[in-house]
Amino acid sequence: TTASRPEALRERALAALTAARARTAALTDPVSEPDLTAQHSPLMSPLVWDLAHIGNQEELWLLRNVAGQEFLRPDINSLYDAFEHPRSERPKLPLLGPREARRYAADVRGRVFDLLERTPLEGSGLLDDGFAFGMIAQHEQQHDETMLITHQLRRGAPVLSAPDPDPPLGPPPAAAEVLVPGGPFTMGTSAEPWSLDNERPAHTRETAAFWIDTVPVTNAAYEAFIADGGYGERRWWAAEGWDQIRAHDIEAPLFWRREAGQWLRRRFGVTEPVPGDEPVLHVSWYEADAYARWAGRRLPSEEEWEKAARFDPASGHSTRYPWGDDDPTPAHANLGQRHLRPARAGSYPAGASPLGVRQLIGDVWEWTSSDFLPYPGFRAFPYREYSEVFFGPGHKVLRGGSFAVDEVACRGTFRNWDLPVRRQIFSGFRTARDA
Ligand code: AVJ
Ligand code: FE
Repeated sequence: TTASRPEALRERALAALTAARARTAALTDPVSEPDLTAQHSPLMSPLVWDLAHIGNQEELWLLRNVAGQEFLRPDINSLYDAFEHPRSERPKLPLLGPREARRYAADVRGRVFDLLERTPLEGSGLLDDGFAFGMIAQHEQQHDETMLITHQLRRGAPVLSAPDPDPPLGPPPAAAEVLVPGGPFTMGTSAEPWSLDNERPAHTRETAAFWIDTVPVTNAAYEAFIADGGYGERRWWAAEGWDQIRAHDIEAPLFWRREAGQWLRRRFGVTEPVPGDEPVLHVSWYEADAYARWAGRRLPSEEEWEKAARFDPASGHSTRYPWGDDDPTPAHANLGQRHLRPARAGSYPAGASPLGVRQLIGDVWEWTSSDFLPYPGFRAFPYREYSEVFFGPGHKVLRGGSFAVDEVACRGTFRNWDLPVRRQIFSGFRTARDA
């Protein structure tokens, strides 16, 4: 028998919340108490802040705003409001300790499971299609990625491990770039039940024809830019990017260092030679932009990226993922922290788009040339502080997700954003050119 749509979404919410909490535990249980409360970088919160913030957002949206319950700990709400306290100040706050934070998040979750069991996932607003539950699962997974970034910044012996991705299955792509035809396509979505406000609504966009790289830019290609003196030539750089690399003596991606004529990188506490055939990781928007100019190319715009990822020329429609409408499997993409690194360029032929573009989903977040802006008809939902307060020229859009993104927070329409100077995130890029 086929479950009704609300029943199927209830199952999906239960599974998504359970998977998120298992990952949160994997990121925090092996960490010592002093390491959970320490600040490993001024760019990041202590891990114990993320842990209680996950529980606090869940309590706010599901127990208070959906179910109308009283707060369990009204006294802690302001500590975990991301807008009240910048990351650099969080270690000085009277935060819950690791045990208290775990117990608090578990208490909230127990009540949320009761709520999920007895709530009709219909009607309009927060409960429609179980949106609030899906939003909270995505929120926890996004903070899990944030905690993984903190692990990468952390010094000391490794605490995480995972198997490496398999070598690419099947032949490498036939061509280095793919021609995407000009014309209209559908960008954004009005159908995806747990899409976030900034992905909506679906609307038609027109693009000119363009060429886009078949795979993300590799470490070997990026090393050629470095070897050619790319970091020393002002003409490749946007003005603010040039100022940033000069001010901070940046001459390679974050976590790279040169030793005995070879590039090494630190990855989750292990130092290793930089693998040439892997997508480049930990570059800022400015570095991506400069590389593209050096290569005689440019970054794709956000609409070009989405057209390459979703437009099926045979049907004229946009799909949820490059490979179609089915949910991702391990054959499609490197998602979900199954691995602690990107897969080699040319992996995942089963995840290719109809035109043959690979690895758009998973591996590395891809910088686009675009500012983070609302789509025509945008409505902030359910709160302005998720997307709306970040719209504007200060933030650049990243697409496609990384190896550290869970599938619940990844699809062809999903939009991420950050400051163009940021490089601790799991960011890479691919390039494009006009046809
Ligand atoms: C969408 C990844 C930029 O981490 O700042 C987490 C997600 N929003 N809690 C972030 C988010 C509120 C957000 N990003
Ligand atoms: Fe948050």
